[in-house]
Amino acid sequence: MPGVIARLVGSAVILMLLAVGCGDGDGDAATETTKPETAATRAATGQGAASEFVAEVWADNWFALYVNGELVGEDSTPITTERSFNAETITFTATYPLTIAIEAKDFKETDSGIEYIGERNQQMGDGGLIAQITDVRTGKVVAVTSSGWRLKVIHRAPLNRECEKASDPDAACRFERTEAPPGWASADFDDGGWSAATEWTAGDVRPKDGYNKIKWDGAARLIWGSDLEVDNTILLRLTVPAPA
Ligand SMILES: [Ca+2]
Ligand SMILES: [Ca+2]
Repeated sequence: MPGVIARLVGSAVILMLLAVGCGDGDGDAATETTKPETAATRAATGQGAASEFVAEVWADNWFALYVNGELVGEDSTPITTERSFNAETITFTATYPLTIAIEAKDFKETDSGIEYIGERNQQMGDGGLIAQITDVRTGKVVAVTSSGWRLKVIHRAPLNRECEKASDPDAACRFERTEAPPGWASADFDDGGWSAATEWTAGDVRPKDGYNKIKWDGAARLIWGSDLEVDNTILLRLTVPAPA
């Protein structure tokens, strides 16, 4: 089913219509531009109606954001871009309760978990992510990243950190990789077996380009797995109840 994603980048507004999970065999995204429903119109439709939200996300290095099981946006800078640090602002429409799910990836050149292989700065890269979601109608921040989010790591490497400077990391480094569980972003997925996300400080993550362009809510925390370097691909979930 097509979903409308409006990305607000600074003052520039780019409306993109993406074909998400297109099941009709037509892979071409439509180019139609839809004017978003106004808040006043929505308010008149009563409780349980869809609301508009703005998600602000900064990730080292890449993320995809799902709401109630649907992809609503992803980091526009490919993970393969060197120093792919940037903040994204994504607007979406959804109905409470919100199931927010994020896949985040720290860049790794191969499954070894190493980057800059063969270069002087060959190293384990590190990750980090911060996000906040604002209900446009009320102007209230309804979700911020914290240790209250559930987390599952699906790529860990290197498991033997001492391989970091090996001449052939693919031979020397061990890794652990699993697939994302089916339906992991959906509302009814049971994340009871997942762990709590780990909160990190700006000193730990050293957030770069884009991070300072967002006015982060005081409660928003940088989060990741329990190891900023070895945890390379993570899945995160949070459920946001309807406001009282
Ligand atoms: Ca990184
Ligand atoms: Ca890493």
